[in-house]
Amino acid sequence: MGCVGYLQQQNDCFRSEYGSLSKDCDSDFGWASEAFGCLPEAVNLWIGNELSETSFHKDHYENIYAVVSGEKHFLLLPPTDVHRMYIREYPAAEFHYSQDTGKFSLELEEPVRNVPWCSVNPYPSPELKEKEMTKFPLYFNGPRPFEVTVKAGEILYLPSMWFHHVKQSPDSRGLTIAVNYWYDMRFDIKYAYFNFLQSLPHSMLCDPASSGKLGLESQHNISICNSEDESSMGDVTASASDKLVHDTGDTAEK
Ligand SMILES: O=C(O)CCC(=O)C(=O)O
Repeated sequence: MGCVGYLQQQNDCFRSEYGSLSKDCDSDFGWASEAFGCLPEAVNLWIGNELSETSFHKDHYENIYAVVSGEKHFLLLPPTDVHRMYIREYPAAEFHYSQDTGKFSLELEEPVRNVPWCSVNPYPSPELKEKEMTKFPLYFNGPRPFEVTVKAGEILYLPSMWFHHVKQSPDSRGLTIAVNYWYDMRFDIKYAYFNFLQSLPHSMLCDPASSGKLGLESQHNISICNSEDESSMGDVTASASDKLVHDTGDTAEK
């Protein structure tokens, strides 16, 4: 397997670390700034290859996602499908590169810090498919997500709190390049409705006969999904070997 390269930090890097490039793109989209009533809070650069992938997650931002080169393949599910994502706690970790071995290794953060994240890998390998379908039936047996391919020169408006998984096809140089504009979302009725829905136990949604009973599973869900936990969530990138990496240091506050 080749190297999974992904230059991506959700910390306004296009206007800071890569500020010398920022004149190459518009500083905002007039229509979006007017609609959202503000200027972008972060503008981020994404450069990856054909192996770069971002696991299912959601962000508390309105996202205007512009592809510069290559193609991006999004899977999209609305916030109301939260129970189909099997959000669980995972320990935050980082890849470290060893000059000696020339290899990356995954190291847990010290002290251990858990992050709520979606468990579903929508593209399991053939050997794992049956097992994954058994573990995550609400995802695999339910309605398929929207599939959207965004080509060079196109933009996608990805509404806040929509779950998204992202893969890419590279250009002739083997790269996919994108710039996205994050606008603050309104923490309005949509947010309140989402939190209410998320606090309901799976069993109540799947089996009406069990409504009203708060089992262990439901308590677990409530505790891992409160909004404070989620607001500290950074982006996670899944490597081709399906390991989860939490990018802790460079993540914009959400
Ligand atoms: O392009 C990607 O790989 C992920 C994009 C993403 O997660 C975002 O813009 O919030």
